[in-house]
This record gives sequence, C-alpha cells and structure tokens, in this order.
Amino acid sequence: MFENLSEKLQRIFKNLRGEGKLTEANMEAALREIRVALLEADVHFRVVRQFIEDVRRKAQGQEVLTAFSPAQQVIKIVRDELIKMLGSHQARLRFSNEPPTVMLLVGLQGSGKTTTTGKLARMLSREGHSPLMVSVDVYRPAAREQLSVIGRQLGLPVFDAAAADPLELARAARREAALSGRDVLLVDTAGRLHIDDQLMAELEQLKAVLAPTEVLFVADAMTGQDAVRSAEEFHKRLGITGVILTKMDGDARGGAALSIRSVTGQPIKLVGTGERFDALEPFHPDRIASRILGMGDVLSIIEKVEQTIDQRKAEEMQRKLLENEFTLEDFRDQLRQLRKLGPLESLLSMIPQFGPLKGLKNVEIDEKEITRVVAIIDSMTPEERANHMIINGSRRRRIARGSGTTVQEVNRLLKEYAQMRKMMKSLSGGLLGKRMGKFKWPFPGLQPPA
Ligand SMILES: Nc1nc2c(ncn2[C@@H]2O[C@H](COP(=O)(O)OP(=O)(O)OP(=O)(O)O)[C@@H](O)[C@H]2O)c(=O)[nH]1
Ligand SMILES: [Mg+2]
Repeated sequence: MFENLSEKLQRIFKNLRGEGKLTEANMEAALREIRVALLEADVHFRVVRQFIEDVRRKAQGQEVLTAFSPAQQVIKIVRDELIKMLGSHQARLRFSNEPPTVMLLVGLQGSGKTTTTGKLARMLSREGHSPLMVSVDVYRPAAREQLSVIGRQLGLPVFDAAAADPLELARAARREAALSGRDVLLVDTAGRLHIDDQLMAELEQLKAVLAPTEVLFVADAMTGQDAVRSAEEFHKRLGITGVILTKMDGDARGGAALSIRSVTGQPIKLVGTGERFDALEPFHPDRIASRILGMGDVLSIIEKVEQTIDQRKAEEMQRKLLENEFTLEDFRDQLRQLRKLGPLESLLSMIPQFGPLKGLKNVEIDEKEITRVVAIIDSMTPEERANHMIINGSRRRRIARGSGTTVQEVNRLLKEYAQMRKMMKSLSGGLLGKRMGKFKWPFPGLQPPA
C-alpha cells in the first residue's frame, strides 16, 4: 500500500530539487502534480482539494527558513499536512469508568468484524484487560460458531446463549461480563452487503441498550472510496467513535486510509495488517506520513533543523530564566512544550547535574494541572503576562472567572511562578549558575526545572 503514491511524490520532489528557489510558478506546478498523485491514489476529491489549499496557504504564509532548500520546504509542508490529514496523533481506545466497557464493532459484510473482534480481544488481554466477546449476528447460521472457534483458538471467553434476538443476546452478555468481572465486552455485529434501514435500526437499538464507549467502524481498506462512503453513512446514523481499517496488508492504493479521517472526522484507531490474530496495530499518523514520503534522509534533515530551531528557543529561555526576564507568557510556552514531550520525571532522571536538586524526582506532570495553568495564563492580558506585579486582587478575581478557576488557584500559580523566578535568580549567582553556563541542556524545547 502507498507504494505508487510514494513513488510519484518522490519524483515531484526530485524535480523541485533542481530549482534554485521556490517561486510561485514552480510551487503551482508541484501542487498540480501532487493533486494528481493523490487523486490517483484514490484519495477523496474533497480531501484532496482541502489538502492542496492548505499546502498552498502554508507555502505562501511561511517565513522562509533559510536552512531548507525549496524542495525540503515543500516536503516539510507536505509532511505536516499529511500528518494532519491522517489525524495528527495516535488515537487510543477509550474505556468506561464503570466496567464493563462496551465496544461495538460494526461494518459491511466481510469487512473483517469477526476476525478483528478476536484480534482486539487478544490485544486487550495482553494489555491486562479481561475481555468477553459476543456475536449478535443471528442471521448467518455459522456466524456465532465462527466467533466461538476464534475464542477457543485464543483461549479467551465468548458468550453465547440460545437467544434469537440480538438485543437479548447483548444484554445477557453484558450481565455475564459484569458477573464474571470482565472489564471489556466486545460485541461483534452482523454485516450487510449494503447499508439498509433494517441493519441501521438494529444497530441503533444495540447502541441505545448497551451505551457503548466505542462504536468502531470496521472498514476494508481494499474497497477504497466505498469504505469512506459507508463510514460516512454509518457515522451519520450511528455516531461512530473510531475506525479500524483492515486488510492494510493488501495492495490497495491507500485512498481510504488517507480520506476517512477527514471525511468522517473520526480517527483511525487501529489497523489490521494480516489474517493472523497478532496482525492488529495502533495507527500512527506520523509514521504513515513518513512511509508515504519514503524519504528517510530528507525527513531526518528536516527534523534536525526543527530541533535546532527549538534548541535556539530553549537557549533563549534559559538566558531569560537566568536574567530574571522569564515572564508568565514564557512560562505558558514552556508548559505547552512540556505537554508535547511527556513525562518530565523520566527525562530529568537521566541527567546527573540535577541530582542535587532535591524533590525533583517527584515532579510529575499532571495533564489537567497544565491545562488549568495554561487556562489561567490565557485569561490574563498581555500586560499582566509581561509583568506579574500588576496583578492585584480585582485582576485576580477577573482571571479566575475568565479561566473557570478560583482565586485560590490563581494565587497559587502566581506564588509558584514568583518562587521559581526567585530560585532561578539565586541559582544564577551561585555554583549551579556557573555550571549551567557551560552545561548544555540536552532537551530542546524543555527547560531546566526551577
Ligand atoms: N489479509 C487480511 N485479511 C483479513 C484482515 N482482516 C480480516 N481479514 C479476512 O477477511 C475475511 C472476512 O473476515 P470476517 O472477520 O469474517 O469479516 P466480517 O466482517 O465478520 O464478515 P461478516 O460477518 O460476514 O459480515 C476473512 O477471510 C478474514 O481472514 C486483514 O487485516 N488482512
Ligand atoms: Mg462476522
């Protein structure tokens, strides 16, 4: 999959490499070719149109990074937009706070629902869950038996009862899951050749009865735009929460994978890459984009340049910290960066220089806390962000109201921020300050802790 598209894009970029600089003319020519390549890869025309528009706008609006050649600039933009089109980041399955979490697998006939139910049960059980499977396909005689066989092969339980009604079966299965302490119930549903009212009505009822946390649309990647169209219709009727794209191991042109997110607004959560039960993988937009562009060398150059830009920013921040110019606005930027990077704790624990700073080991980044702090800072005026000293009582009340927090929380943030500045000031004069002058901070975009 993606080979053809990948080849074509690489040819387009290769032609651009000969160009000395990026002009409107050669950019337009490249865009035309990219458009054709995407359409030939069976990407939905609306998605292609949006994509080309976005790339053009970015190419025009961007400050020219002198570190990049014209071809590299375009590749960078195309890569960023591809990732956006694929959903930006990995979308994970969600679980209910009140087990059992119910996941409903829906889709057209032969798309891979039953196989995927087995694969998913296996994946979840390896992650420490205890899934129960049930087939509510009462129409095809062998359908429930097919799932039972899969359950036996995997050594995982499948619920069955002599009921002839899908809703009754589903209810009984959920009761059984609750009674036997199973935390996830996977419901394999009947497929139809075409979307019809009867099927949809049944799925709607199942959804109403089970209140599933996930309604996963199982789509066959080999069917291209048909998969996209049916995903769209299922979503309209049923409100799907994600897509599992099967048969990604086939030689489809990839259009479905590239369009489904944009058309339905729902993320691809998993992909099936073979008939075996271990052939189910999380969907990583960035990796897929890199694979499509297939230019390991160019992409790594781009990443390095991006890192040095971040590095420069990081050095600027470090200087500000040491010279006590670190404003609330800088603080907010740093928090946003942090969120991108993940657990601070593990990063810091790798740096011996920070051993002496006591209590650091317990620094834990709490998503919600960051969100709250960012919201508080967002509610300040630019003047307040630049100079925290002017934030008096009435301003604090206004900020709390604006950010949906309390005055206490605003006070706490300001206190912490002031302490951090004070600490940095004393450090900059002391031993650590001298040491830090020489010490090169190894994580671009992330600040040494205060
Ligand atoms: N190569 C490949 N084959 C797959 C994949 N997923 C499912 N299949 C095959 O697709 C065929 C149909 O799979 P099922 O799981 O029975 O499909 P279904 O959606 O349950 O079908 P109905 O219940 O009839 O609607 C089987 O032969 C599977 O082995 C995949 O990711 N890759
Ligand atoms: Mg089936």
